[in-house]
Amino acid sequence: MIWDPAHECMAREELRGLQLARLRETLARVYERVPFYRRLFDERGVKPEDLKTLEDIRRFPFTTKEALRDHYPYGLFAVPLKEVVRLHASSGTTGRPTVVGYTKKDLETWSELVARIAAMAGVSPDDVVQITFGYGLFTGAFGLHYGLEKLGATVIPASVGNSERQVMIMRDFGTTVLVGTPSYVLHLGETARAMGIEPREQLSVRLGLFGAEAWSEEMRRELEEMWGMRATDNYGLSEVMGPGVCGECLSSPGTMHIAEDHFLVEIVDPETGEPLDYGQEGEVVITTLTKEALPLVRYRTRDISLLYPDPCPCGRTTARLRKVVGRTDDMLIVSGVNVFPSQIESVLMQIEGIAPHYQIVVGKKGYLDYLEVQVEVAPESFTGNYRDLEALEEKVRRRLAAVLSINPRVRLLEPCSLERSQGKAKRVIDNRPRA
Ligand code: DLL
Repeated sequence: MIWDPAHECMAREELRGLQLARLRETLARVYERVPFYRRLFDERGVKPEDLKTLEDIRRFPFTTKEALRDHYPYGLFAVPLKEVVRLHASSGTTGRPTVVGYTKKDLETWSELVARIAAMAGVSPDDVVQITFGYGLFTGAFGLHYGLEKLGATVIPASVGNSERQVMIMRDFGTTVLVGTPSYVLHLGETARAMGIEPREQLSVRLGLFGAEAWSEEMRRELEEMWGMRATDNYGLSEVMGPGVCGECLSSPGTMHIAEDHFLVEIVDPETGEPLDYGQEGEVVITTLTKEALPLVRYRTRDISLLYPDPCPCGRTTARLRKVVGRTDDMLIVSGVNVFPSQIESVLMQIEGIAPHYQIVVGKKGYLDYLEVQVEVAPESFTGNYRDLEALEEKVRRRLAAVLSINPRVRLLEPCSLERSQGKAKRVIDNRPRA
């Protein structure tokens, strides 16, 4: 079902016209109301009126996460606090958190856009949806919650954690759709099995709305197999709204429709900031087109992807973003070689005998970097036979070395020994001293 055909299926020229009008308004608004932007534009020598075409956005400066941190907590808001009715914040694992605000209208837009992505993934008012994102400052749970209610689904605000209870709720309340991070829902499947419940046979979950962390196609297959579900991807970030920025339809897995009437998305070279063409991989940069409380101009997401402009068989005309495989800042440089955690996940998920739970540890021995992949052995392969384990370890090492162009260390772990994440999985531990 298409939630808002008038916008999702708009002719491209008309859509560009709408984007241009909204972009002009946004630039004028931030110039007038946010001292940070006035200074930034003045330093660059640009005025909102200089924007004549959408491409002119390239003349305007970028906004970075540091700018949000430097103006903590409310310095980039474009409305007085009394017009802000909700606050959320990023977890702030490094430095200060970033605080984001919403006016009443922003919240309405947010629910509307989440209803769009949920309908896109095939959720209907007949569904019983269990939200396993943590309710709190994180945008995942509240964002999905109101959008799914708007769509008319029956929402269970289960929140994160208490996994056995989650499984019980699923069974007793007849959950048909699960919302959460892929890593946590994988853990929920394991929990169900440990309770003697086979997810695909004894539970009625038919669809998963996933997001908030990078996950591979192999991980998708693993989840679909485990639950007998269709697993769909959704991308967003709190700075520009939260979930609802783009989502996967059922016709083109691996790509996500962007709510282009609300966001202008560019891809730029992460090193030089130069714009890249459709189909070229680079950093995703987003300008909000309708946000009232916290409009952002050319926000550097640090996420890596590319754009597909061509129409989709589902009938929507909006451009699509390829699945986000990683971030410019999660690329590891190990002895001069670039390594993405997603490459490692893809390799591991294809090897029989190991479980989809892993961790990457990077460190230094003397002057040399090393990369160690720790991965759990699947319970059925954990025979305790030393030779079997040695052969498996060697197989994992060889497969990784072939893809990564470096020789990683591999450490097999007992089943269930790695800590399970409840929110976004933390896959990398970098023990190297900071330069
Ligand atoms: O994770 C918003 C969200 C919640 C999206 C629920 C989808 C579902 P933040 O906590 O601000 O917001 O984290 C945003 O998470 O810049 C990406 O690096 C990563 N991310 C989010 N969704 C995906 C995805 C929410 N589908 C940051 N694939 C982003 C890969 C994702 N990475």
